[in-house]
Amino acid sequence: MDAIDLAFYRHQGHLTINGVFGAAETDALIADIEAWGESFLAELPAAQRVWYVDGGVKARTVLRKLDNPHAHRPALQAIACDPRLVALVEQVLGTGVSVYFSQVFFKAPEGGGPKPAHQDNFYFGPTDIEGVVTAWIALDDATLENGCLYFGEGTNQGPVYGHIAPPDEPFNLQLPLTILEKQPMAPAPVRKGGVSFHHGNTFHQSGPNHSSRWRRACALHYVRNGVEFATPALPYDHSLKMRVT
Ligand SMILES: O=C(O)CCC(=O)C(=O)O
Repeated sequence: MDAIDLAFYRHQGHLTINGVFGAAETDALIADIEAWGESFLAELPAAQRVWYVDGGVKARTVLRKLDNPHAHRPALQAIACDPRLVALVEQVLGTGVSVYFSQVFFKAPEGGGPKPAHQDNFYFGPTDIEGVVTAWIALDDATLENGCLYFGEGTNQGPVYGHIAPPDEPFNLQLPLTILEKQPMAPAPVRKGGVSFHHGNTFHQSGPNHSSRWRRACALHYVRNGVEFATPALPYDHSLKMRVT
């Protein structure tokens, strides 16, 4: 297993390690989240559709995301505790980590929507901004065509800025244009089974999926033990925080 280049990570605010998981493992996770997504969608109350359904895909109803797979799906819980992944996370945060929140991102072919630029630490409001790292596991190859992540290099070294959200999408908190116009965003393709790590302050976004291929991913938001989401911008279920080591 590769070691994390900590100097690079601290300078750039993100780092990709390819080949953490094998194709059979990611395929099993895809089967699991697809089955979960199907039952979730069937039972989704109309009032919550705007939070979960991808408005960019007109031809059919598809999910854009699911919350807390580490708490709801044993297969994802096992991945969150997988020694190969945890060893990498602990190189960043130090020994003793928990998953506070996690998300599955589906980005469907032919229209899966973009995610606007944001900082996870604005969403989470952690007690220690250095105590949060997101491990974003690519379940498919993530490319420029199907909506890979983009990062603002070095923005981890800057402050957490105020975010705004469109009135009809309160969940879509994003950095204001006045900040973004000064910050170039660089694409970071990841191969299926690779993991992209980013600091909680790092600006990041993802593009739309105009390709004919899925771009699915699972983001595990780890904290150093003891770190709390003290001033979150959205409601998080703190009871789902899971101690890993
Ligand atoms: O997968 C995406 O499109 C967005 C990911 C993201 O915002 C995150 O992992 O924090």
